Amino acid sequence: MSKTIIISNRLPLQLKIENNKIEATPSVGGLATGMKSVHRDGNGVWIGWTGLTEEEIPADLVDDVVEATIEEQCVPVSLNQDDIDGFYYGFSNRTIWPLFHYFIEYAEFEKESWQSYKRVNEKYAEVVLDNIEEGDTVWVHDYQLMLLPALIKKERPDVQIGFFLHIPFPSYEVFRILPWREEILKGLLGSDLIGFHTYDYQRHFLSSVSRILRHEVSFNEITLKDRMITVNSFPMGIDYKKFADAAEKHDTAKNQSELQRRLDLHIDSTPDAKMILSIDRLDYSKGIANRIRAYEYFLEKYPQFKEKVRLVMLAVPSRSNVPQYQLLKKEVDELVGRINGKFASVSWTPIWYFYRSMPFENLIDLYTTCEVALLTPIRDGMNLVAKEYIATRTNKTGVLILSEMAGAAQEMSEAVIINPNNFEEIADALKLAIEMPEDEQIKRNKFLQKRLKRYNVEKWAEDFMHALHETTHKSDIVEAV
Ligand code: ADQ
Repeated sequence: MSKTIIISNRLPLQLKIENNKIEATPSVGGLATGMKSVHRDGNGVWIGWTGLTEEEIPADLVDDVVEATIEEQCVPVSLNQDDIDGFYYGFSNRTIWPLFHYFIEYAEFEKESWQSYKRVNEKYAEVVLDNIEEGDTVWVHDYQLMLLPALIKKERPDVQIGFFLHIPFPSYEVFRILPWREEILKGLLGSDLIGFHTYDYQRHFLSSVSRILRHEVSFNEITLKDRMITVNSFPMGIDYKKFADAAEKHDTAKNQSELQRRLDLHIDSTPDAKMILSIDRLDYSKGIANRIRAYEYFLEKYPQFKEKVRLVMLAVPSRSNVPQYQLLKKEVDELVGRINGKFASVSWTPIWYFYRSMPFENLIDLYTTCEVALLTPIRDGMNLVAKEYIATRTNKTGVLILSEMAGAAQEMSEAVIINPNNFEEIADALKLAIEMPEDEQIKRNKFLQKRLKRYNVEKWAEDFMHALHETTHKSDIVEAV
């Protein structure tokens, strides 16, 4: 029976070593949910890194790691600390991530980390090739594995390969800066289907293929000598039901979390004050520092809102051994301190700042309690937080302020859309959101919810797989002619 092989940098599970025993717990992220019908409900296999380096796994537990992952329908790729430093923290996160998010000055072009990226993509390819059988379909995810499609295609031209990029694909003028631009494009062109979140990323990619490799491209096809490649956009959705159900349950829950009790205390003490939510990984692409400055500007421009608003800011620690992330952490700490010092009164703190990951139930506490969500990425492939916020607003109130630079903005035009570099616009958007009449909020969210409910993460995965299988038929036709 043919199967689908999913490949991503990390496996959808957490491995822990306790009392010389390996424990694997499945993770519950958006991608894992979307892939469920492809992975768990079918006889799919997921290939990726476990999160533990070779140095971290005691020699007598190596087989147990393989066994524990196989129980979860996963196959591990074994990586050492050098691989993680060069491939992950190096080329993926110091070259591709900044360049593809238009932070050109942050991008490093180190030959060693490029070589590590190539070597690690080959390691993934080896594991994939060991697991492929005739008739299988392969779906590769994201910017860490852009060489993988061609490595697989070279050995197994019979296998259908799909690739999805979760981050933006930059314009040709930015992409061309990369010294290894040809190799990256050729790696991707091993796919039969290449998917992006938005039509703009698709367009940028096609333009790079045409100008750098001189292949013939049309609106959504690339013609190679011996085959065609389909390129299309598939805006990723969320597990809508999970968020909406959790919000419903939350409203009637008797056992409140400590966080919710604190939030309620705040509401009781200042009943007409509004809470503004911001949630992201602590990443420079998310525009967190700009957001705090824009909030400061808002309090200066509209002083009537002092003591009447509070910015609840959750930043999840991320890539903390990359220097730019350390600098950003320092900058955010300082900004929060400065603004709280400048505006706070004995009864009011303008920013509540949490630097940590939070359990799902606390995420729901925040989504359902805050009347406004302020998401201001400088660049963002999609931004699922924007979609999750709307899904939890089960009574349809709440205002989403969203950066036009997030892929999600293209499907969420009923949100208040802002340019994250324009403080004037952000300050006015905050005032608009705080004062927006409830019937207007409901009107906007009705449309947003309807769309998000219909195009959820399962539908996204289904559409991609359907388009991938369609490419099989197309290449049959090309060969027949
Ligand atoms: P990310 O950059 O990680 O994803 P995003 O799309 O916002 O950004 O997803 C973050 C996820 O983490 C959300 O599902 C959210 O619920 C969760 N999360 C946030 N804060 C949390 C916390 N404190 N504790 C626990 N969970 C938390 C990349 C791209 C995006 C793209 C996605 C999917 O950068 O642009 O939308 O992949 O393709």
